[in-house]
Amino acid sequence: MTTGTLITVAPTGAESAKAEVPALPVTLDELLLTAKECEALGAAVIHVHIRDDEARPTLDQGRLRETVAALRESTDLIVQLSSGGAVTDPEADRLAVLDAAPDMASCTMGTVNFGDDVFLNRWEFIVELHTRMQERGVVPEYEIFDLGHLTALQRLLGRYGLPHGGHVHVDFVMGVPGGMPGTTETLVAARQMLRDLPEGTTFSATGIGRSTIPVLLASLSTGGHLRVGMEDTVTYAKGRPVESNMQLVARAVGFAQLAQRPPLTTAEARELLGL
Ligand code: KMH
Ligand code: ZN
Repeated sequence: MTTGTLITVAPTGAESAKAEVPALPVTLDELLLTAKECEALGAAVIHVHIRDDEARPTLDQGRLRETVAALRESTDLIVQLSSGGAVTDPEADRLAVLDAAPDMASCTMGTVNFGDDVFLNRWEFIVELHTRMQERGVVPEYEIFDLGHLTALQRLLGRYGLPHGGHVHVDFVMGVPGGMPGTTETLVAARQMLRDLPEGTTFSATGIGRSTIPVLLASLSTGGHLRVGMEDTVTYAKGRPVESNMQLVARAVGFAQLAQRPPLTTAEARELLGL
């Protein structure tokens, strides 16, 4: 059944440098402003990476807690912390993200080449993340960078059970150099593989860089949801840098409305995700 569209904003990420992308929100004030603007436009979930005083990616526990509290105070957005961090972050710090007690956290379902780097996600680490989230009542969003990650998810759920809340939601992160391409054909193949996952599993999709629009259109037309934001897209159109996350959320909302699948409210999103 086709529903409205869950819109997630991923405003910052860990990859872009503030010096190269001045519009990137890196301070708490910048993040809160972006969050409020994007919520007003129709975003329901915020996928959060934070930065330190030098705008470098960090998983500092104090800052994470402060960020979760501030987002809850200023918005009704569902707060999803990244447990992926940056490719250089140690596993212990990535697991400790859950100590900041977000509503949701990402859980990447396998290792993937990541440009010139490797985004390492060992099986034992994934199991630890999944079971800790079950214990603490944090709802996962399973990040799928390649088709085999869906097979790993099937294995994970078969061995360790459903996530907290019982609903399975995955996010196809497409077009990473080293992962699955951001094409309609690949999205359709990934969607087909969802039939091996629990009934009712939902998916979002995001295409990195120039795959942003093809993936957005393919996701909407196949009943999927959307993730957009400057974590994934820093060029709005050829020769036009993204000016703010609002611009990307507004474009996603426009496409969702054209598809007659308007944005879900935060309350509807909570219900969909089993929060
Ligand atoms: N920054 C990437 C290495 C996640 O947030 O869980 C990992 C990432 C995935 O962004
Ligand atoms: Zn992320």
